[in-house]
Amino acid sequence: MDKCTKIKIFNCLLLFCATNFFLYRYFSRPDTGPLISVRNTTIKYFKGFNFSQYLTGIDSRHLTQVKNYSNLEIGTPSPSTDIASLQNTSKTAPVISNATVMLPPCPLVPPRLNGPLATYSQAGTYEDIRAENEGLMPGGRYKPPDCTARHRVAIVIPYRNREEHLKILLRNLHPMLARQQLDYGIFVIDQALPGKFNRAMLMNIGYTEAMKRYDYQCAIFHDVDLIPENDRNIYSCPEMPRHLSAAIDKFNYRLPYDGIYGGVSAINKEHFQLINGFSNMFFGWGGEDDDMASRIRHKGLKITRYPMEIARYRMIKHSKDSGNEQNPQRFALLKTTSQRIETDGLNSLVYSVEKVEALPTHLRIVVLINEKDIIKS
Ligand code: BGN
Repeated sequence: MDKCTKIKIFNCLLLFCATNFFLYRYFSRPDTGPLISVRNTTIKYFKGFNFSQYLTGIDSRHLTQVKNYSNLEIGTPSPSTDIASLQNTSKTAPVISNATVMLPPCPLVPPRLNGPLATYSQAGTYEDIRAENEGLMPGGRYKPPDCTARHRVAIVIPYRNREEHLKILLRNLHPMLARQQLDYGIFVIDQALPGKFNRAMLMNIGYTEAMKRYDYQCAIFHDVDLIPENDRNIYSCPEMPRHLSAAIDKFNYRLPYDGIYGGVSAINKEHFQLINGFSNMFFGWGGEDDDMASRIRHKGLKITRYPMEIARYRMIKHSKDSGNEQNPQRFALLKTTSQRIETDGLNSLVYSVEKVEALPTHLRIVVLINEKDIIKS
């Protein structure tokens, strides 16, 4: 073997050892867990102060977890600080703003689902429901405590004068949505008297008001009298519009007709904007969901459904509501859907907000709508 070959072999061995050394260092590093990062922040603190409550948008359960991790990244002024050292220095009052906690993403399949559910048929007060649901925040907001939700969902309930049903629905929904590990808020859009009920317009209003408040990725429109019976019916943001209430006991758990889109449905923000939301022109009962299904098809989108064994609901029995009589105009309106899409919907909404109430289980928004304003616009 000549000298040149020996040098080459030696170099190869050296490279091999160096690579192994770095690979070993990389794979044997301790798991630092989720990071907490605080951006654009001035941090002052005093000894023993629990600053978790000053991190906006986070509840203290997150910090209890974060405390266990040694690699805590804080933005300006300290680039990398251990939480223990934060709690043991200085004596100034806390000023923390604009903070976000980055927890690991939630699992793709939520691990605590039960499948078929025994549903509640009664409910106490809103406060009772809140007490049953750990982590539920005022105004009906929830985020998983230990992971970053994959879906930010606004649940919109068009509503008038059905408080018993609303309580039963909320009592059933909250624990299911928490098990589904969603970052969600419940918006109850309460149509003030007088006037005929306009379900579709209330859903447009709910969507608009929800998006003003948080960066939701999609909306789920939910009738107040439909109780989900299986928690694998995941209320996530769908790639294509999803009709969730496919199998309802009232219809013997079958679709009454193929194109039905009423009850409970989910749609992502981009698609809802694309179809200009629901029509505002359906006052009284019927047809608004069929109009929506036509809008979806007209824009080349597809309605999807979960399997019938999963998409199951129980309908709370009730008598017909006054102010929601069948709409005789619905047949004529359904003939003009494609001509109305661009002008009748999100871009022609006219309403006034009479009251906003953050109740323990939901955000109640009382709205006044005027049929004459809509027909004019
Ligand atoms: C349909 C209604 C829907 C309703 C379902 C289920 C109409 C339009 C008639 C052409 N459609 O008949 O709005 O969701 O029943 O109740 O009335």
